Amino acid sequence: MTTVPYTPKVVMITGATGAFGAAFARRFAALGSRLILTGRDLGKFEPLLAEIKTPVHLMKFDVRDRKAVEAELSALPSEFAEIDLLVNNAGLALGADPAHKSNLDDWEVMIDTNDKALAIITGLILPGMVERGRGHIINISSTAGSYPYPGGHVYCASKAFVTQFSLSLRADLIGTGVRVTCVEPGMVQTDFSLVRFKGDAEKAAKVYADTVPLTAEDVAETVTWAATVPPHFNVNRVEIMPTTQGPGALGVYRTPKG
Ligand code: 8X3
Repeated sequence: MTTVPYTPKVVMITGATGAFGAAFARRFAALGSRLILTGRDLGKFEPLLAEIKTPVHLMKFDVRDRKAVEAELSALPSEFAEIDLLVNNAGLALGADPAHKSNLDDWEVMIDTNDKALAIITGLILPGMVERGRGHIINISSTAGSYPYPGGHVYCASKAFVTQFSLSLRADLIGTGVRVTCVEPGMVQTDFSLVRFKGDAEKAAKVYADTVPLTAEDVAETVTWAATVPPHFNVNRVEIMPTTQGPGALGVYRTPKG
């Protein structure tokens, strides 16, 4: 077991069936943390559960279903009831067409998942942390929250919400012993693009072609670092991207000649 200055005893990771969730879960299990993993399809946890040696409690819900979230949280077994670290990982992008050609249902799903559900789950877990005088919320935002790009519209805006919500929480939580961190990754090779392009594997593969993206492991390294620094140390926000990625110039429309 790795020795670090601080280890959260109970870690809850939302939307944990994907690559980020699995990478975070492996890291915290290696530190000896008990894990609460949430997902819509618990069958997807099978390979991960075969590897993990620490106690795991699974929760089946769509994060957008507030009643289901509340019911699962109120039925937590006592060894999982005091959540030390909540990793708000559930989130997605849907579509990359220009705003005026977008599917409004996609917009709703992104806002409801990336923002509304993240805020509600935080709001449900935060009072217990404040009461105990310890806890940590790590929100998975994105570079998209700071750098807009064509076709990003609601996804970028939803991640800007996550970043600003995280920073605002810090303002309220000074003196409570509860930490808040916003992790903002750039391009990471996972199923993110496959989901965004609704199963179009060719389109998704193009996003990562001929370059070296970050991996879920790289993001897990950052999350674990922020979670294991000593309690007096708050990592407010961390922006990470591949060495091969960087901000682009502002776009300029030029009148076609002739
Ligand atoms: C993912 C990063 O650049 O694909 O949040 O929007 S990006």
